[in-house]
Amino acid sequence: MKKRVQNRHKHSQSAGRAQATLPALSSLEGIPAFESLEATEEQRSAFAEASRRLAAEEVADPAEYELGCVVRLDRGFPAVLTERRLARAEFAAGITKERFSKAAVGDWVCVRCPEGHDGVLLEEILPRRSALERWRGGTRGEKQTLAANVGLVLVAQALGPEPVICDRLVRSAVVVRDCGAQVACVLTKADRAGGDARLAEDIDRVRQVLGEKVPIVACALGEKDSSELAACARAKGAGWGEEGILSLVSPGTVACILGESGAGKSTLLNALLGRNLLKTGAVRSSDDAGRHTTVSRRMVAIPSGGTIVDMPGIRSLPLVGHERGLAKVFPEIADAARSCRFRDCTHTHEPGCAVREALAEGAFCQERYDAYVALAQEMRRSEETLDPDIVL
Ligand SMILES: Nc1nc2c(ncn2[C@@H]2O[C@H](COP(=O)(O)OP(=O)(O)OP(=O)(O)O)[C@@H](O)[C@H]2O)c(=O)[nH]1
Ligand SMILES: [Mg+2]
Ligand SMILES: [Zn+2]
Repeated sequence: MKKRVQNRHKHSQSAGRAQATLPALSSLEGIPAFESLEATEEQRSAFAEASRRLAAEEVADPAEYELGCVVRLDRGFPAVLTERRLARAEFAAGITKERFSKAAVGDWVCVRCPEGHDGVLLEEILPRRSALERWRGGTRGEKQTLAANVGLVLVAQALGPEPVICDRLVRSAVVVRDCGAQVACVLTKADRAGGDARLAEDIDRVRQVLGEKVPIVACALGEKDSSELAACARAKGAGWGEEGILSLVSPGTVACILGESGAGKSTLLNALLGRNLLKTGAVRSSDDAGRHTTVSRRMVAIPSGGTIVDMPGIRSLPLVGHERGLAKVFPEIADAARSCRFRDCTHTHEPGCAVREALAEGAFCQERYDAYVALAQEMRRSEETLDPDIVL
């Protein structure tokens, strides 16, 4: 028991030094109300169980333990919102020894709030309803949790003078559906698409590849008069602007926004908020690449009563073992694939390929077929090259 207390003290001191450079608590404005974030039944009972166990182990008053949600993550340091407080959390010594000790934004946690202390101790991460994860570092990589417990992921893709490239959108949709969240597509910078005819083509293209069921919203925040673009988007069955996003993120929904740096994620959230809460940055003029302006993961409450997590831009999104997500994004192709003669059919040249047969019969379009085959092939390759130690 004595050793454990000493450990905790040591850890708190070093964490305290590192935390000195974190944004002040006053900059946590815009965070949602505790009541608008809903833990599941399972998470609530896991909290009840954890607080009982920890109180006994640590010989503490059970009232010191509170159910909290990680509403912000700055360089790995969480800020936790509970019914009673918003506080920076340090990891308790017990949790850092365990493997599952990395909190993600959106995590429901059990924190200890000792009387007379400003900060709280993060004691346990409660089971996740969903986890949006990304493989990084190629074949010897590790998984990074981008956000936990989100119900909806808004995948942001900037439009430009060239026709929209759907690769990012489709692979994002596969990763999102794999983790159990819903996906919606946000086409930002529609004012840069070069007119309404072009915007209409881009929307068509995205819908062809992603299918009818994925909602699409287009936005043009750089344009003063965008009524023609808006009319065009609506005529194509897409949502438009802030209103379109608000209608997707209903009260109680926790969503996050995923996309490359410079896609306009923070700009869009600022527009929803009606003020410049989040820092935004100009893109490089040579190639429109962003400069990784956003460095924190941060929940913001939006006027619909929902919540959106702003996140740093992601460079790559490799597909590794996301078969379930692929089947959810391309259900009719995955169905057809079950009737192929060979179980490991690549649907490119094999005899008895039911996928190519279905394609020829017009069951789905060439664009969807191409996207499916490319991603399935990528997954086969990553499976072969991935270090087996890492998968376990
Ligand atoms: N023309 C135009 N520019 C936009 C639009 N939305 C955002 N931008 C610009 O795009 C640049 C990047 O915007 P950010 O909101 O910082 O992009 P981000 O996706 O948050 O980028 P990271 O934080 O680096 O991941 C800024 O210069 C914005 O002004 C839009 O709808 N139209
Ligand atoms: Mg940003
Ligand atoms: Zn086949």
